[in-house]
Amino acid sequence: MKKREFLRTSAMLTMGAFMAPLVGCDNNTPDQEQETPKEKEPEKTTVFELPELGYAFDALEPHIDARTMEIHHDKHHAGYTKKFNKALEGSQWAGKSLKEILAGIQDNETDLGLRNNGGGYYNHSLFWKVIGPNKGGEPTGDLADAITQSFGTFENFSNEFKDAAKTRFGSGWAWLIQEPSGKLAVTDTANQDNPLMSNIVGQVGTPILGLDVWEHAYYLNYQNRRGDYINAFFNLINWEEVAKNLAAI
Ligand code: MN3
Repeated sequence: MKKREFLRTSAMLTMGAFMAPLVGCDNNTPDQEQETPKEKEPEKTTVFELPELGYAFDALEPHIDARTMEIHHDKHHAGYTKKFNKALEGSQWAGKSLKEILAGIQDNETDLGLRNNGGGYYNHSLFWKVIGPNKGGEPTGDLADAITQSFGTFENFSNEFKDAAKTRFGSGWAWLIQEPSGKLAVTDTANQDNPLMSNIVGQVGTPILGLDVWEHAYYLNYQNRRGDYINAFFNLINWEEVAKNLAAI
């Protein structure tokens, strides 16, 4: 991210230097840029931004390789972000929160762009945060208690989650959610659907942990061995972040 920002800044500076001779005869000063008023955003427009990873592309190796992380974040997630914002333009959803939008999406042709790209935007934004370097292990505190209450043991939970991730046919996600009753549950969804899409999914809830099982998430390193990727994911889970997600509901 830093590198990209640097490159963008460099490009602008280069362009500035290149442009200078074209305006060289008037009274432009180096301070001119600071005087330019900031662009005002039009009212009732929601623009979702691609979040930063928060760690280097290679920080998750050997569990997830750097090239996969780079393509996944900079191409796939960036693509969902761009198309989601495009789909929101001029729609009834402008100005609404992400959760409101996802909860309101209908299972029809009109909402398909919002469903795929809004889901893709949300799902990956959650995913980058619930994994990290030097993580894994088991949760503690309230989250550990909630998992024990809902699944009996942590092992029961992890087996159920791994099964959901393995058996999700084709592309999709496995989730740990809090159901409206307060109970934790494991579920999985197709494509970029997620459990907040109450008009679409069978099992509704608020995701606190998600695993992307699209082939683009693992194929470079694991090819068809989805099970190995799922096991590797358990070495990356940031349980502190999952606990925060639960506490924030
Ligand atoms: Mn993905």
